[in-house]
Amino acid sequence: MAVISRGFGARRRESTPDLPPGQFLTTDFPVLSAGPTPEVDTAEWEFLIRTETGDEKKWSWDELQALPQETIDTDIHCVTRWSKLGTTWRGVSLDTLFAEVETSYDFTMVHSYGGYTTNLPLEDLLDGKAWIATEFDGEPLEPEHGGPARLLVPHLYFWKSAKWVRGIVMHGDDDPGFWEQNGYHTYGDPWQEQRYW
Ligand SMILES: Nc1nc2c(c(=O)[nH]1)N[C@H]1C(S)=C(S)[C@@H](COP(=O)(O)O)O[C@H]1N2
Ligand SMILES: [Mo]
Repeated sequence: MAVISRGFGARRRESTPDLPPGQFLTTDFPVLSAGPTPEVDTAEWEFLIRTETGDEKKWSWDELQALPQETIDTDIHCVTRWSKLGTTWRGVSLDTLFAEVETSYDFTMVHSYGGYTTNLPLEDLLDGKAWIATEFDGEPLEPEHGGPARLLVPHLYFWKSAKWVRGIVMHGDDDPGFWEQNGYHTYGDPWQEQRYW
């Protein structure tokens, strides 16, 4: 029943156990944006979390910088099949931000400057699984990679890591975001190859 491929990809996977199925290694850093790169000035930058009561917790750039910063060493996996192993980021854990938030909703919609959205279960943003990243490889995050700040959720396909992140709105249901409305899987686990619906 099983068709065993002895092709390049199969051998690659055997020698690189960190590579999810169907992915290829890249050493450069491709840029994938659905639109133009928005100009976001840190003087006006603001990040907010809004709950079902309408309550909004807001952080300015300086307030974000004053929070505990973590270094994140992680692999990233794009649904277009490139993976990058051992990337280094710096940012604030979503656990730190959600410590100030009270909600009984289980889902989130992440919103970006420029209008991009993506949906995630709240539990995928907590327990050390997600950050607001402001540095890549020891340097301020480049605008084309989401600077000044992007979401980093490396255990899911990289479209979930919203660039130019602006806020998170709590949802009662798992409503689809931008790519999820356009054919991408609602969850996006690279190890299960949850690419498209
Ligand atoms: N705001 C925003 N975030 C986004 C995207 C986008 O188009 N807009 N593209 C997503 C996709 S599909 C991927 S693979 C990664 C790419 O990040 P990179 O350009 O830093 O490699 O960003 C994700 N976050
Ligand atoms: Mo992507």
